[in-house]
Amino acid sequence: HARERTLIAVKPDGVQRRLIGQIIQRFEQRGFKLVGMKMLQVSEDLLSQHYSELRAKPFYPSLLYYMTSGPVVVMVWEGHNVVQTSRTMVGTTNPTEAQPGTVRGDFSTHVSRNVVHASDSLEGAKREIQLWFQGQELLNWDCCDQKSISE
Ligand code: YYY
Ligand code: MG
Repeated sequence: HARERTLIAVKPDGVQRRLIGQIIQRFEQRGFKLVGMKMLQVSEDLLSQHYSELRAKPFYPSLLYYMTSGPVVVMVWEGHNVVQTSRTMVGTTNPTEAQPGTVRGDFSTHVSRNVVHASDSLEGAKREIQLWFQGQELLNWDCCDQKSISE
């Protein structure tokens, strides 16, 4: 429904490469509403919770190292079907397969530097939003064009 929310993050490579604005623009122009945003240096503790399912993967140590190598920008976007639509906008995990027109398909070449994070399910989004944000950091506000964007 229209109040669905997801967590999107510009990873350290995206910040270093000055892609924050272009990534925000894609979600704004699609018609989603930004309800929370901050820049932070992620702790290993937060990241190990965020990627808890990947702990046993061979790439996990380098993922941890890269994700804590510099600031990230983390956002919560709201709107109709935002979880699934964001995944489509972001593109496949491996940029080698990502379609042009997706964030990863337009801005990245290698799975270890794929520029953005997007929650992969409703449950995942709920868990990640709670992990990254305090309740009062998320704003309920009315977009003046909301009636032109969804029912
Ligand atoms: O959700 P998504 O980011 O598309 O992929 P995940 O399977 O959750 O993996 C998280 C993260 O781990 C991925 O964005 C890059 C990194 N990674 C990697 O470095 N090498 C892999 N073979 C798979 C994932
Ligand atoms: Mg994932």
